[in-house]
Amino acid sequence: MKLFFAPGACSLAAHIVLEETGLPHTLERVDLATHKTEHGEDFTKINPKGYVPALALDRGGLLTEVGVVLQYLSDQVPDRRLMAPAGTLERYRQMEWLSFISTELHKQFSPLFRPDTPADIKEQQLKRIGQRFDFISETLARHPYLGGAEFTAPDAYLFTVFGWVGYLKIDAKPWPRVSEHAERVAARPAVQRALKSEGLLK
Ligand SMILES: N[C@@H](CCC(=O)N[C@@H](CS)C(=O)NCC(=O)O)C(=O)O
Repeated sequence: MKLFFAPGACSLAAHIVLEETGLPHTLERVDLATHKTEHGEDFTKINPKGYVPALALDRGGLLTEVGVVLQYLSDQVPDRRLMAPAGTLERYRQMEWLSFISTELHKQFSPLFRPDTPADIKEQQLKRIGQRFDFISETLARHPYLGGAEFTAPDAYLFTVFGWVGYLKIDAKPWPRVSEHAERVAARPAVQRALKSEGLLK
C-alpha cells in the first residue's frame, strides 16, 4: 500500500493507523499548494479529488475519505482492535465518531486555513469548533479514549484535528481533557513514528 499524505494534514490520521496496524507500506508526500507529488507527478491525475489522504491499494485502485481509509486499514488487522467488528453496536459508535470528527470538526476547520476567509466567518467557525470540543471533553471526562479505555481509530482522527488548534494558535485552555487525550495518543510508539516520518517531531 502507498499513502499519499501532506505533513500534519488529515492524512496523518491514516498514517497513524497504518503504523498501528504494522502493515508494510510506502509514503508519498503531496504538496497541497501545487498538487504535485514528491516525484513530480500531477496528484490530480492520481486522485481527481485532489486531496489527501489517498491510499493506493496493493490489489489496485485508490481509496479516499479519512473515515473510510481508517476503517479499511483497521479491518486488515482485526486483532489490533482499531475498529470493532462490522455489525456490532461498538462499530456503529466508532463510525458515529468518525462521521462527527469529519463533518463537525475537520471540515469546520477548513475555512480557518484559507487566507481569504472573512474575520466574522472565522469567528463563527471558532465558536462552532469550540462547542464540538466541549462535547468531546464531556466524553473524555468519562474515559481516556473516545470509545472507552482503549485507543481506537477515531482517536487518531481526533488527535490529528486537535493538532490544528496548536498550528492555528487557537487557545486550547478551555479543553484540558482534549489536550490530555492528545498527550496520551502522542505517547504511542506508532504515533511517534508517524510524526517523525512527517517531520513533525525532532
Ligand atoms: N472529505 C475528505 C477531505 C480531505 C481533506 O480535506 N484533505 C485536505 C487536507 S486535511 C486537502 O488535501 N486539501 C487540499 C485540497 O483540497 O486541494 C476526507 O475526508 O478525506
